[in-house]
Amino acid sequence: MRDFIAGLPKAELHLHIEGTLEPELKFELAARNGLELPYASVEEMRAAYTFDSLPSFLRIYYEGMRVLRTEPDFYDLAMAYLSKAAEQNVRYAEIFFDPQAHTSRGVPFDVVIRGLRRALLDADARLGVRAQLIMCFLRDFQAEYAMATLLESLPYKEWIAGVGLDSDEKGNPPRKFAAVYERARQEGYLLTMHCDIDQDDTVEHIRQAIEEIGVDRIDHGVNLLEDLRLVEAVLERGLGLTCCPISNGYVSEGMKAEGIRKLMDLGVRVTVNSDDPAYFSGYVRENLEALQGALQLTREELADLERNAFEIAWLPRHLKDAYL
Ligand code: ES4
Ligand code: ZN
Repeated sequence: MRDFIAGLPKAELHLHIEGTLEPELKFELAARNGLELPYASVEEMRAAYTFDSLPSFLRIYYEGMRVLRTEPDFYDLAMAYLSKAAEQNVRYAEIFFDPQAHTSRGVPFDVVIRGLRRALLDADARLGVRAQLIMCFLRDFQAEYAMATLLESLPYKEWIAGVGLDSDEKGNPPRKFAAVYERARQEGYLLTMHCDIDQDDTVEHIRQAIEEIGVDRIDHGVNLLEDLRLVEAVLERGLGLTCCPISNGYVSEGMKAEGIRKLMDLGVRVTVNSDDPAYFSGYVRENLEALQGALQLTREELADLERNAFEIAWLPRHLKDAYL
């Protein structure tokens, strides 16, 4: 089964590039940029990765990315992930990036996107991994800052497939970003957003995402099972869910494997992804292995999960068909 999972052609649709920053690269970038880290070694850094909630994770995640300063830093970050993805037979990836986590520290938007873009082009040519970028807004910042970021992205529109919404969900409902999402849609971006596991008001956030924002898919979203009308809406609209089993155990309790099973049985287009693999110790292969172990998934069911991923990918039909 391990070999089957390793060999399965995969699409990864929920991956924060800043969450792929491994301790080794963090040390390398800190040295390159003349920065001190509060840890003496890679082991010490990993040992400090203790979080049991979304806010406690986000503190370490934002602190860690301060070593990212220059265009080559962003290139190296993305290239390291894409090399790892190629090793795991990921053929296609949609990669989230958080521009405001960098512009808020004085790193220009164009430095971030040019570094990432160059890595995507090189990975396509050299590794045979296709990838696209999804720009996420930080929901714990003001909507006006998200709107300014959206406008700043417009010269690079051809390099960005869509927009997402991440960071701390508490008190930051989808509705807060209604105008930003409306403008993003007008500009031709596809729309997704996080409705993280077991947060306050997650179910209401899923409802707003579907009914008020009109998203094209939902990141996480497993709590949708708590309202059958939402299950119906997701089925009716054919919305996909990007689930992240190992991540779920860090922001709440357990992988939510039974919920994922139920969604699969209901015919919801569920996918398995890694979220922040450097922090949650597991890339997409390990996430598939973990879910398979919990649910005793068959080879056919694992293949179905990857078929779902290519089906809900933000690619034109002929490109999806080439993978299916
Ligand atoms: C995230 Cl797990 C998670 N939830 C919300 N926002 C995020 N950004 C990076 N990882
Ligand atoms: Zn995420």
